[in-house]
Amino acid sequence: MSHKEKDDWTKPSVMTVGNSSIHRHIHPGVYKTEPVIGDHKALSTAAAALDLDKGNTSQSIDMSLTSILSAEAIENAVKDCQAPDTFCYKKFFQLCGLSSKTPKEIKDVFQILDEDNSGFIEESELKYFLQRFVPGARTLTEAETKTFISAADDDNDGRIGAEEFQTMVLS
Ligand SMILES: [Ca+2]
Ligand SMILES: [Ca+2]
Repeated sequence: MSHKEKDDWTKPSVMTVGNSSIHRHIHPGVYKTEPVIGDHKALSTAAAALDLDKGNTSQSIDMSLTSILSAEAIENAVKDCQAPDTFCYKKFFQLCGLSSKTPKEIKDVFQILDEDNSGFIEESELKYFLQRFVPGARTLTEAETKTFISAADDDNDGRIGAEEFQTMVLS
C-alpha cells in the first residue's frame, strides 16, 4: 500500500470490503462483524483459486513418466536390463514406448530426466536413469553411463542436450 493510499484509507466514512459497504460512523459495531463474513467468503474464493493454480503448477513440474509412457511398458523395459551392463538405450527406448512418442512428449521426458533443470542430462543424472522410471531399479554402471552419453553427445560437451536426446531416441 502506497503512502497516498494509506492516507486516503483513513478519510472515507464508507469502507468497502468484498460486497459489504460499511458506514463506520453510523454502525461502528457492524464494522467489526459484517466484514468478517464478507472477508471470509472473499478469502475462501481466493484460497480456492490459489489451490487450483498450485495444482496446475505442481502438475507441470512433477509431471511423471507414467503420464507419457505406460507403466507396463516401463516395467518391461527396466526388467529387460536388470542385470548390470545389459542396458541398451535403443532397446530401452523401444520397449518403454518412447521411440514412438511425439517430439513434444520426448522433450517432456527429457525435462523429467533433467532433474536439476540445467537444460542437460549430465553423467550424474544418467547414473540414476533407470530409477527415474522405476524407483527400485538399479543404477547404471559407469561403462553404461559412458556409452549412453557418447551415443548421444554430438557436440562432445560431456552431457546430453534436449536435441541430442531427441535425435538419440528417434535414431
Ligand atoms: Ca541436468
Ligand atoms: Ca552434448
